[in-house]
Amino acid sequence: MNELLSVNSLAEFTHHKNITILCHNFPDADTIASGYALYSYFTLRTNAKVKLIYGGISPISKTNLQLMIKLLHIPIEHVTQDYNAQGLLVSVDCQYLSGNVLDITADEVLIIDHHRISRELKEGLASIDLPIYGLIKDNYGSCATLVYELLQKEHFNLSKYVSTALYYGLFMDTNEFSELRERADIQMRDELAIDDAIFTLIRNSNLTKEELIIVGSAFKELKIHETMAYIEAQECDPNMLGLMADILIMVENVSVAVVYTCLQSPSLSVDKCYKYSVRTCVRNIAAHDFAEKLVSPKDTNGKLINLGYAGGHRSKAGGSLDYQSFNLWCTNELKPYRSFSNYLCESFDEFLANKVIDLSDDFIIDKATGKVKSKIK
Ligand SMILES: [Mn+2]
Repeated sequence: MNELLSVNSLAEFTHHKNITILCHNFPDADTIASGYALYSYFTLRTNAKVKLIYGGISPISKTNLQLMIKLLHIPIEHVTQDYNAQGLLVSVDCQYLSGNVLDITADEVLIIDHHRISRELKEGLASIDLPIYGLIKDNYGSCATLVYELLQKEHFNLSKYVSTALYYGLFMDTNEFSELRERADIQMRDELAIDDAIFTLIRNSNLTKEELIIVGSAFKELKIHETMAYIEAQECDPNMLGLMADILIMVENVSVAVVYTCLQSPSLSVDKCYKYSVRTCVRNIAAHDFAEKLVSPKDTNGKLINLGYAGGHRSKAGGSLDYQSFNLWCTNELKPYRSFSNYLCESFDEFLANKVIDLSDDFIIDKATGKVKSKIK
């Protein structure tokens, strides 16, 4: 087994007796919405036992998501590592086997996602003996759009609650619709009949008063390194990091924004880690490339090592760096600083040094030599 099996329609999966829909850890609106829409489809179109779950160290704490779940009646459950899925497992807005999703076994797996194929999935496909189907379109603004298309194909009638959830998923993943590029995303936004009152309430419940104070004090700690702005935030829900990074990238002359926090994992026995969000606004620094670089530094022999997981899109990405592995790497590589901020700046310099910066359609500048050369041969 070494490649993803292709998916034509959801009807291919309706024969299962047990269906588990799996959202990523620290769920966001898009994964919840996508999972909810599939939950409603499989519940109404099959006799299967359907569950909508997510894993990770902590239950959903963001106010907008709690409100979304309550007002739209979303039956999502938080489960622990020893959860066992029989039958079909559907991972939404994430990829089975990746670092940001619960690792559970099932008889068959379906991946519906709009992120680049992860390293873990690529490696897993080569070794795992399990049918894994995948519908992955990384050009889509949200996973909700992908699910919407699948449901349209089945002529499935969406309830107002499901429609509102999908709409909000796209809204949150595209920076309030400002990053809509794909026709499919625009079409979904225009076609969905939503509950406007609920949507307005949810979109205006993004923060608690305490969280706003965390955000406010975080910005006081803003640091600039070259064209990168970064902030160490107090321990908070990782979804908050993205929200802060979205604001940070708006600062003039900042082309890369990184907001991170050290998660101590208070409740469950999961390792301490650094969580970070990356935003970029220049064509040549892809957020997912930089986020991935941060979890895979080189050792003294030049070999890439793995300190965690990362993923995302060109302008928005994130990752998680294992605290102990990071400290061990610092010790082994004789990095006396052992601080994430120094590591971040060093990694940024290295990243740029190895990049060719595109100045325009006609010229490029080689960062290593500093020379501008014409692209036109
Ligand atoms: Mn998404």
